[in-house]
Parts: sequence; structure tokens; C-alpha cells
Amino acid sequence: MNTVAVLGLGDMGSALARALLSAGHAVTVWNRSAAKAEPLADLGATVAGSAAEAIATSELAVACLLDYASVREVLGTASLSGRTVVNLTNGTPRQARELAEWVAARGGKFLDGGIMAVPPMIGKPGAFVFYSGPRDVFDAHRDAFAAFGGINYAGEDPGLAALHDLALLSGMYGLFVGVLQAYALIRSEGLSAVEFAPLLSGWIAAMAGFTEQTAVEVDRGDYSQGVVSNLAMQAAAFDNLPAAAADQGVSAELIAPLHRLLVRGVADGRGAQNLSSVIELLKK
Ligand code: FVH
Repeated sequence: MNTVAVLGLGDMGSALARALLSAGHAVTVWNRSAAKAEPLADLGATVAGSAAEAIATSELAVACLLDYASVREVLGTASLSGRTVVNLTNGTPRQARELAEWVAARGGKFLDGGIMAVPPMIGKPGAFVFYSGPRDVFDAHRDAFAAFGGINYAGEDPGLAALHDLALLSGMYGLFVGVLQAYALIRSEGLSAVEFAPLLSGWIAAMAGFTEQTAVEVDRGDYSQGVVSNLAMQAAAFDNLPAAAADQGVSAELIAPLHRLLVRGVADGRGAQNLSSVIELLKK
């Protein structure tokens, strides 16, 4: 019963199955479209005829499907009694908590996870996965999880892996908002994005140094200490970003939401505070 089942053999599910095989685990795979299982069979995986069959022969089932609706659809075909399901499908904390209850009601144990890697990174340095759910269930399967890369246990609440995953993705998408806007401005004059890229990555690396200090201010809820670039100044300078974009024939829609918040922050009397003070405006 130490076989690991992998349900879903898209780009990520296939990478997870390959990593488990490379680490020496016995692996049973299943995918809705059977053809995606063939390369894994060549690597030594057992191909199950159904998700129910894959789960029946494995104590641990790793689900990596498109979304939570497909996870429920697939798991709903199987008996989960005595089985552990670790869901590595992207979703929200609420979806993870609801799925945990749904699996428990069917007699299964549940962990949720958040993969911080693209498929080629799986099993290699730099990849890591968040897990959340009962500690004893997590500890029982650490060995299998090690095949995927780094392990980060986020806590007993099954929603915490998704929370951490989405928080990191928020940071990533924020970065790409800036990168795309910068390249759009550069390209608007016919300049080379490739030539500009080293300047941009160096600047981003320098600014990333403020991440920790921002965290200190956010945890304290005090944005008035050590202010060197106050919000009023930044809001005035930020006005130039959409203005220049308009002049250059570039849309400002990527940066418009932050512009609105800066203006609101100043109107709220936060002009003398740090930029981090804008986080107060995000609270609902
Ligand atoms: N790929 C990535 O870069 C990211 C990295 C971080 C984590 N994400 C999440 O991982 C989940 C799976 O992503 P993926 O890259 O494997 O996605 P696809 O290659 O599109 O494969 C999707 C699989 O889901 C199966 N599927 C979809 N709907 C159903 C359904 N109703 N019933 C059964 N299976 C279903 C699909 O099957 P098929 O189309 O091949 O028959 C694929 O196996 C995802 O949550 C990412 O956000 C990846």
C-alpha cells in the first residue's frame, strides 16, 4: 500500500508523477484523456483504468487537475475511506477548507497544497510546495512530498497552503504588471526591451530590498516611522505614469488601480506616511 496515485496528467501532474518515479516510488497514474498516461507508463508507472481504481490501490492520492470542480468530479467516483488525498490543484482557501470537509465526510484524510514552481522545475532546486492540513497526515507522507522539491508546511488549517500560494502569486503578478508596463513604454519609442531588461531587473532587485521593511511596518500598523519617500510625493510622481503612458499611446490600465489608491491615501490624510500605508485602504 505504499503506491502513490497521481490523478491528472496535465503538464504539472505529469511532472509530479515523473518526480515520484525518479525518487523510486511506485506510482499509479490516471488521466481523463488516457493518451497522457503513455509516456509515464514508459517510465514505469502503472496506468489505472479509472480514478477509483488508482485510489483503491494507493494509500496516498495526489490530485493535480484544472480546478476544484474537476477534483470533486474525479474524487466523487471513488471510495476515499482510509485514503489520503493531497490536492495540489490551484484554488482558494475557502475551496480548500470545503474540500477538506467533503473528503472527511467520505472517510478520507486530506491535505491541500500550493505548488510554487512551473512543471520543468519539479524535483529540482528552487521548486517548493506549501502543504496544510493535519500535521500527522502531513508527516506520514513527507517522504513522497520530498520528491517534488522543497517542503513548506503552512499549518493545520487546510486553507493555509492556498493562502500562502495566492499571496506569493499576488506578488508575482504585481511584478509582472510593472514589467509589462515598463516594456510597453520602452517599446512605444521603438527601443529594445532586451537591451532595457538588465536595467529593469537590477532596479527590481534593488527595490525588492524594501520587502522586509514593508512587512515590519504592516505588522506594526504604523507607517510613520523612517519615512524617506512619503506618499504625497509618490502620488504626485505617480501622476506622471498614466500621463506619459497616454502621450506614448500606451494603456494605463495595468497601473490605474494603484494610482487610484495613492490618490485616495493622500485624500485620507496619509500623505506624510510611507507607501505601505496604502494597505489600510485594502481592508474591507
Ligand atoms: N503549469 C503551471 O505552471 C502551474 C504551476 C503551479 C500549479 N499550477 C496548477 O496545477 C494544476 C494543473 O495544472 P497543469 O499545468 O497540469 O494544467 P493542464 O496541463 O491544463 O492539465 C489540466 C488537467 O486537468 C484535467 N481535467 C480538467 N478538467 C477535468 C475534468 N472535468 N475531469 C477530469 N480531469 C480534468 C485534464 O485532463 P485532460 O484534459 O488531459 O483529459 C488535465 O489532466 C492547476 O490547478 C494549475 O493552476 C500549474
